Amino acid sequence: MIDLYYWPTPNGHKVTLLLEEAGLEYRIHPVNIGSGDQFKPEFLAISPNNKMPAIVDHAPADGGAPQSVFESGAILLYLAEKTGRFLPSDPRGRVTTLEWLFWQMAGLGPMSGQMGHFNVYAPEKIPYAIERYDNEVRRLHGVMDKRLAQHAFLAGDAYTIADMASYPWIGAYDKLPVDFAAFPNLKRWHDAIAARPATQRAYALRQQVNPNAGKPLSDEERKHLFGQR
Ligand SMILES: N[C@@H](CCC(=O)N[C@@H](CS)C(=O)NCC(=O)O)C(=O)O
Repeated sequence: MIDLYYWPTPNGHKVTLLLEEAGLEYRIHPVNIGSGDQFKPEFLAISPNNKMPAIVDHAPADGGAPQSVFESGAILLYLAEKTGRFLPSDPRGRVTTLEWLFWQMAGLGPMSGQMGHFNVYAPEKIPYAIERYDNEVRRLHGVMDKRLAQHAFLAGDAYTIADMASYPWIGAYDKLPVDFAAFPNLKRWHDAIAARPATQRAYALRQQVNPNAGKPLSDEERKHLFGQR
């Protein structure tokens, strides 16, 4: 059994995509980041950076004490190694998957998050910041599109944790549509992942866990999320 500390955001979806694909048994512990659950001592004990997702695996491979993991990329890698799925076992396939996984963690995710922040959440619209992140995310979409012109998925022929990390960040903000007309290979890849039954099960959790998903943030939510130092 895996305990999943989760809130339905792009980084949260990464982990439910894998758990659903792999058919692993898990139970969700909602971490309402808009009401400050991420600062509770019991959560910080497993996720010291006060961010979800995190997991606790009660049946780790070594048979020892429960294993906790924070950081979505580390969780995807841990679960891929645990199940022997979604991470090729040949050295070249493995390194290609890790390249694209780290590319997502260090590039696509943070840049898309900043793009969303300055376009959607910032109380003042700062043209320089908006343009900077819009341009960078568009550039990253172009990088993906070129790669996906040559391969069905980011790491090659097979669906891997690199795709699961990237998918939730493509079109993560309803108000900021992706220019799929300019990136047809990205669209083909996105449509293929969206159609997977496991993806649909993972995203069905969004509204179940947070019935307010998609609504504007309240002052209290803004205070918890954007008032940290
Ligand atoms: N690098 C982290 C980022 C996780 C992250 O940013 N989580 C956000 C929601 S998507 C969060 O928990 N925010 C709460 C906070 O910042 O207090 C990962 O990939 O797991």
